[in-house]
Amino acid sequence: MSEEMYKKLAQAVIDGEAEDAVNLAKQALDQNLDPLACIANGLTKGIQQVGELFANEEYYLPELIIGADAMKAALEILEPALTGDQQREIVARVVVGTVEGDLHEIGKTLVATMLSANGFKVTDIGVDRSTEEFISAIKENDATIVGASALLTTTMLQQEKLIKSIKEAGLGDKVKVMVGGAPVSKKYAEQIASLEKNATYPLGDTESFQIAHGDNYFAFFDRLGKVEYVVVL
Ligand code: B12
Repeated sequence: MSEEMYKKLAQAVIDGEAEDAVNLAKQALDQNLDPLACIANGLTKGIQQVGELFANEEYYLPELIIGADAMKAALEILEPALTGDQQREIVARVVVGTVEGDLHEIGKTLVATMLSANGFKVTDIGVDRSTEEFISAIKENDATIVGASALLTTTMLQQEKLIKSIKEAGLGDKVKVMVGGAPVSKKYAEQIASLEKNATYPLGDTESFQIAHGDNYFAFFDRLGKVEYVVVL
């Protein structure tokens, strides 16, 4: 039954049918299906397919937008079920955002959700955020981890800028930076993190989610948005 639901959720995203996606998400919760599995095996599969169709020029921007909207609408139903029982001790305070010039929010939001589901106190500052906005949020929230998402090869350069700026703001010893997003490779992550401390932590041997930068924190997500583990050493 769950497999069938995952397929339907994926299809609703591929078809850009937000209403169907929402109804299916509600049905999934009514059937006590695991919301995380619905996201990972259903919605995320769908949006990946949309990305492939776009890359192959079978889909154009409008289809990309309505697919993403359908995914977002269904996530709004599923995410509260994921984070509903969060009365736990705070592991650490995290600021999460998508870098300047980049409007992709789904992966970033998923990461924020996964972190909160695992006991982190997350402040999500949204998309298209400048390094200054990241730094203000770090200070305001007294965060010790920052997660920067970039989905474009052009905007991933902002992650490097952010790491430099964090150092320049005198926060380098306090703040660990996690970078992620589809184009961010382990190699790139190591390259930009070495700007600061020459210490990077590749997390797992897949190409999925890249690095934590710093001494204390490890977090790993696979491409399907499933948390493999979040560990504080
Ligand atoms: C949906 C989408 C859009 C939507 C975004 C809507 C929204 N509200 O988010 C819209 C339509 C707005 C869009 C616009 C564009 N897009 Co777009 N988009 C996508 C698409 C199909 C899916 C992205 C997505 O949401 N994936 C699902 C999530 C769950 O995965 P994810 O983001 O990778 O996140 C996971 C991991 O990467 C990781 N992660 C992500 N962030 C972080 C952060 C941290 C800290 C950590 C630890 C981990 C982590 O964890 C997540 C869970 O596993 C991708 C294709 C693809 N396969 O990636 C193209 C894609 C990213 N887009 C692309 C392009 C070209 C564009 C546009 C330039 C198109 C245009 N001509 O205008 C614009 C750019 C707008 C801008 N300035 O940002 C290209 C990028 C190519 C490149 N090499 O740079 C892609 C790859 C499509 C393609 N195959 O060509 N896009």
